[in-house]
Amino acid sequence: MARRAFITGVTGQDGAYLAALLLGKGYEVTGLVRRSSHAQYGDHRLKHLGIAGSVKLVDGNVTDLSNLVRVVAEEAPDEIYNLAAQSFVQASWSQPILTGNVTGLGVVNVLEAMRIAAPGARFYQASSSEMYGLIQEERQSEKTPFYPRSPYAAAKLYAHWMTVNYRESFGLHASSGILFNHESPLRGLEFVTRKITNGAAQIKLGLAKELRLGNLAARRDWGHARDYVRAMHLMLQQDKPDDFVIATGRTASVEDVCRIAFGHLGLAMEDHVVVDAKNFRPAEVDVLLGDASKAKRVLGWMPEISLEEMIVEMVESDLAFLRR
Ligand code: NDP
Ligand code: GDR
Repeated sequence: MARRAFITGVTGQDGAYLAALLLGKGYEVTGLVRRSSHAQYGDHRLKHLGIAGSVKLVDGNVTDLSNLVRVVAEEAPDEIYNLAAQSFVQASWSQPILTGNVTGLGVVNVLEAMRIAAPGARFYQASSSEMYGLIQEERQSEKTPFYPRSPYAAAKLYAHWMTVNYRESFGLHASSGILFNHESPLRGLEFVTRKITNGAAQIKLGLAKELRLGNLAARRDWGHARDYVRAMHLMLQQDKPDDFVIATGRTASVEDVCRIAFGHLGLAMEDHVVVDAKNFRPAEVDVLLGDASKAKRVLGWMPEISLEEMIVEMVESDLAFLRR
């Protein structure tokens, strides 16, 4: 019988790539979709990957426990991937309570639904390198102390510890992937890499003249979402649930990303990038650099796509999208 996976956040970047990976492995995939007024489902990313018809979509919301209990009981999944979140760090200062409800408490709702309706399933929590915030070690591993710097990061930290707690308290197979930034052509337009690749492509096509950004010195450990969803799946194939850092081990600045994107198009970033105070954050995470040696050792996971390859893929995808 086919294995069954249930994904919250299936319409997001990672949800789409993960669904494609699992379908390719023969899974039956069900995804939770929240209602919105403008389209029946915001499934453009699933359509982009050609899998919209292959994923079973069910209505729901991670803030509604009764809904989750019903869905989990009906779907009887072997694996639950909890990717749903208010995931934009900047928005978490203007919507701190919503972020706490969805990104923090929403995770407990999914854990509770699993404990009540499918206690034998395996659970993946989408934890984040943002939990390291004001870094306490130059390279961040599973042992590095956390220091969240935004309402988003604080909500993720609560969810992370609740995942650990449900594992230790109830013996659930619950794992937490501490993933560093990962991007792709399916990244939301508000996140800096996609803002840069889409902005540079617009300038190349004469659709815009400038690109307004914030802190160009911020550094992140950037990988590709396609590589990172492989790690999520591998975590749930282990006999023992655990926590894993997933990262490339290389850090680059926002300015470096601009140089790759504009350079690929034969443009000079100095002619187009404008620093705008509006894009600065009340508290910044200056630098992140992950140590994924445990994932390499235990899961056999390694990233395959470089930052340069990824940014070029995103620029080309944005050019093609804008030309259409
Ligand atoms: P996205 O923002 O692209 O996707 C978020 C998903 O959550 C969307 O499907 C969204 O639905 C859904 N969602 C939001 N609120 C609710 C709700 N109340 N109930 C149900 N679903 C909801 O995020 P990513 O794909 O980039 O990230 C996936 C997860 O991984 C997130 O939890 C994120 O915080 C975490 N993460 C991401 C990293 C990254 O670099 N991408 C790194 C580390 C962690 P809708 O389409 O309707 O908006
Ligand atoms: P991040 O991603 O906050 O790391 O969270 P984002 O791309 O938003 O910011 C990265 C860095 O770039 C700086 N920056 C800008 N950011 C945005 N969005 N827009 C700008 O104009 C801009 N200019 C400079 C930011 O200040 C920041 O330092 C992402 C999300 O996917 C989270 O959900 C996830 O948990 C973390 O990655 C790991």
